[in-house]
Amino acid sequence: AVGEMAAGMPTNPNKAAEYGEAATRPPAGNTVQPDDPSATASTLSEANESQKTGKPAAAGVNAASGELDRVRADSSGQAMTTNQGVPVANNQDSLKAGLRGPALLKDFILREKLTHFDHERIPERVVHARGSAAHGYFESYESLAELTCASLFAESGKRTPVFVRFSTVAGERGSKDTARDVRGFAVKFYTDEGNWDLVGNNMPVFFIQDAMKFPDLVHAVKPEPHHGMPQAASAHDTLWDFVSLMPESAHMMLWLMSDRAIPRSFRMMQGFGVHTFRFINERGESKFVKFHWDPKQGTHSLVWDEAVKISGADPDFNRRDLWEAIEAGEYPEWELGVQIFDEAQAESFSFDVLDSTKLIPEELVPITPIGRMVLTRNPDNFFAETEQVAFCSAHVVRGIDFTNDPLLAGRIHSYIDTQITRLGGPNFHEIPINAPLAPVYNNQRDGMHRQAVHHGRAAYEPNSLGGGCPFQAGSAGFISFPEPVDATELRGKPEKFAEHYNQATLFYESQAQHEKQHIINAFSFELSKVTVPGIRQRMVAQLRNVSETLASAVAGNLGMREMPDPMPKANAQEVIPEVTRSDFLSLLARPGETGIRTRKIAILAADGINAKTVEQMAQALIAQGAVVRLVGQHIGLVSADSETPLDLDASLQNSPSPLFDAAVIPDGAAAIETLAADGLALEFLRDLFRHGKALLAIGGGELLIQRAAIPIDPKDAGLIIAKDLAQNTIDDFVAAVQKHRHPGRESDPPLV
Ligand code: HDD
Repeated sequence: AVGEMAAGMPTNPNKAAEYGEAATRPPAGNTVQPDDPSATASTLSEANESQKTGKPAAAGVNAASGELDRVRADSSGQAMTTNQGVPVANNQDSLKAGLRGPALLKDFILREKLTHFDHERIPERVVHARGSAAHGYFESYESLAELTCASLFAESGKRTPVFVRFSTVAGERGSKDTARDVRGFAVKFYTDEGNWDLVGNNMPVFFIQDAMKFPDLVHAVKPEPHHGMPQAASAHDTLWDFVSLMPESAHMMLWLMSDRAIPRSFRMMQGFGVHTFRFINERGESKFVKFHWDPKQGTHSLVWDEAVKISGADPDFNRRDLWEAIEAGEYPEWELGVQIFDEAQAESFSFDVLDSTKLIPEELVPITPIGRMVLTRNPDNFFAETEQVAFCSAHVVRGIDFTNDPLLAGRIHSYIDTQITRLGGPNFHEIPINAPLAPVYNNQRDGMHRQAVHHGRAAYEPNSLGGGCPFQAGSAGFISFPEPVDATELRGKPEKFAEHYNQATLFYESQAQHEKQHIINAFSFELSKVTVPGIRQRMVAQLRNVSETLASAVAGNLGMREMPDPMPKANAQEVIPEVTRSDFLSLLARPGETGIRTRKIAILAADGINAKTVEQMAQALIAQGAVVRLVGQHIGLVSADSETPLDLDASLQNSPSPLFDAAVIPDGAAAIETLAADGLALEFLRDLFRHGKALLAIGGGELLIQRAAIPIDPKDAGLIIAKDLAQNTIDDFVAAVQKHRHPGRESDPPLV
């Protein structure tokens, strides 16, 4: 019935009853009576769902299995009620004294509806407001019992449900996905011994060394307080004023100006726990540990011009990508790796492992893979899950402990504190997405929104009236590492924290040539938006301590005739770094293992296109797991040079090329002529070329490349001109798409 109504009748069949006399006799019951009252809620709600791409996601292991059924609400087949369960007869009209008379205060149904609506929003997160999340599982490779007694690592193959939220940092909840920014990478493990939140980022270091500076950092990067601009952007005076005065930010600023800050996909970025943590085993022995997430899909990024254009074409670019991949059964996967080291090693490093502005080069401590994480299910409800999830760095489990990193110390306080405002009280752990799978027993009571109904009269310990329960877990309980402390209270930083530039230099020098150029371009762009010359000068003065080439290139782009003196350094003596170049730090180090799966490829079409090349190409690409879209001047049907018309998925207007990873121009003289006369088609190709993406022209398709004034260079493996569609053409194109980018064609300024 639901389907039929939608097809054959006015959108709201009750509409007529809203007016005149009919309004006094509303039809009984709900808007649409279900055909078959015995139909199960789940079958009906499927029919109701918005259109999704691909096959539905499998249930997978997730926090919701079983536990969330209690709170799942599904209206399918049900009559409407108030929040008190009173059936609602008419959901169109308020209660009035006469049809043209005043609305009545006693209309509790209207008042309940409006009151609830008026309070639908909760405060957004003070940072990381915009995020996207998914359910999945973590699987341990083998027992780590020698290192840690954390139960999730106890045995080979053990699976633990997870909920993962990716985010941008500075933008507000409704901002765009492709801002230049750090990405949050927060994982909630619902282990059988309680929840562990690994609240990380897609960069291994941070801006500041001490939590004392966090509010300053955030105030500096957020929209400026007097006029609320700019939204989701670091390119403004206050951020650069702050960092130019905080040389400890130099290393992180290099990461932020690199391509890491504009990931192609949440699925294609690394994650890092950033701080040094501790593993503790059953015997109470401890090792230091750093956590790394490595994407199976490889690490891939956008280029800046593309990110800017995507912001307009699809502000939800990364969110949509994650959602669609999971709906299509292309479950994103990461490997969890650890760097394990001890106190003596830590002592020997030229930097301090408690300093979150430093990483540990993999050359010094290699990464050991310990498990994998797969995301298998999209949330049922954005607000209930993605918005209400509360990650807290303080949530650790037995076998994992903190270190004395002063940035981490502040985090242990801040996250729980912020949830109390954001989620309205101290019981946010009872919100279903936050509730541990491990049972909760303690004497904490009451507070806003308490859900649990506690039995008994003993809410204290020790007690005899409650049989002494809940009792202390003893040796099965959480173990704090007994770190010896012999110190004087003071405010200050350890000596090694004073060296700010060695790892910034290491990062810069470890990049491929085009990655270095992107960093130069990003600094130049951002600083060109800074209106106060003194701030630009201070930044260039800092960059001189990182790399003279970088500093002078940026200064040149800013039209500075004279270089400022290098910024005086905080450390008295030169510190010699152990490692000065590391291939692991380039995005090229991780091309990925999934080939061209989930890459979006446009095949251009217009009337007269050669159906055979379109179909062959589409089939070959789909067979490799790529997502193929036919793109033309309009969506819907175009006539090909065969019997059946082609059904286009997208238009040049609604899907410009920044939304694709590659494109194919098939054969077909008439179609090519039409497209060659369309500025949008030419722009589509020019952008694609400028953004370094793979492009294949078959037969007459070459004409379009010429009309777009794209230079044909035989050395450019990403630009393939083929007479016809032979197998080796397809193979070459697949290889070109797999490379993701062809930066060799980049020039400054761009040729096209
Ligand atoms: Fe933070 C949110 C990551 C330093 C205070 N942070 C937040 C989120 C991520 C991070 C991923 C979003 C979680 C989610 O999806 O809900 N933050 C980091 C990393 C840091 C870091 C990797 C450095 C290593 N953060 C940091 C410091 C403080 C905070 C030093 C304060 C002392 N962060 C917060 C917060 C947020 C937050 C204000 C805002 C919303 C929330 O916590 O739940 O408490």
